[in-house]
Amino acid sequence: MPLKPLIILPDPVLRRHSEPVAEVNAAITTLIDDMLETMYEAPGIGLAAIQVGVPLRLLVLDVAGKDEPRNPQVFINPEIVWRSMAMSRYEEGCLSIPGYYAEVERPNKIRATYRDRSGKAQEIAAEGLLATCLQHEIDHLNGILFIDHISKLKRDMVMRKFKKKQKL
Ligand code: GNR
Ligand code: NI
Repeated sequence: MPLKPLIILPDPVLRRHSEPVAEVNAAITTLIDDMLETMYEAPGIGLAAIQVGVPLRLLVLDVAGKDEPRNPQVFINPEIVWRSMAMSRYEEGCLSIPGYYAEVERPNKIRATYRDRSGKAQEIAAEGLLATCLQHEIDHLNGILFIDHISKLKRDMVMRKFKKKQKL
């Protein structure tokens, strides 16, 4: 199961809108396994397909604590169907923006529909870190990055830094 290279800011691929997965076939389950391996190796707690250059509405995550057993979760064609009014703030990072962290405010609880890796329709109620991570990953499917939720001043600073780094 090969590791996939991660797409890094300012690569415009990260701004692409991802298309729905039509069918959960062998190519998709292989992609899921490669994405999980890439996420654990990074290490990260979530990964959207576009971060490995595949513009499909597919993401993996694992928000289990350090000392807990692995809990890989797969979301195909996820859709947020409800958001709480209550918000929470988390310090977020992104494997596509390595080394940069900032607080982001998002709804504290959400409900989402999706298909699992067997193609079965599912619905999940998420809160806390799971809700934050799921929203961060679903943003990726729409070409949105967590730096789009911070001030323009900070975002411009991050963009400048990564454009400069790319040239070196
Ligand atoms: O590894 C990751 N950590 C993280 C921390 C707080 C909020 C969101 C995340 S997701 C991130 C991995 C990633 O970039 N997923 O797209
Ligand atoms: Ni990310």
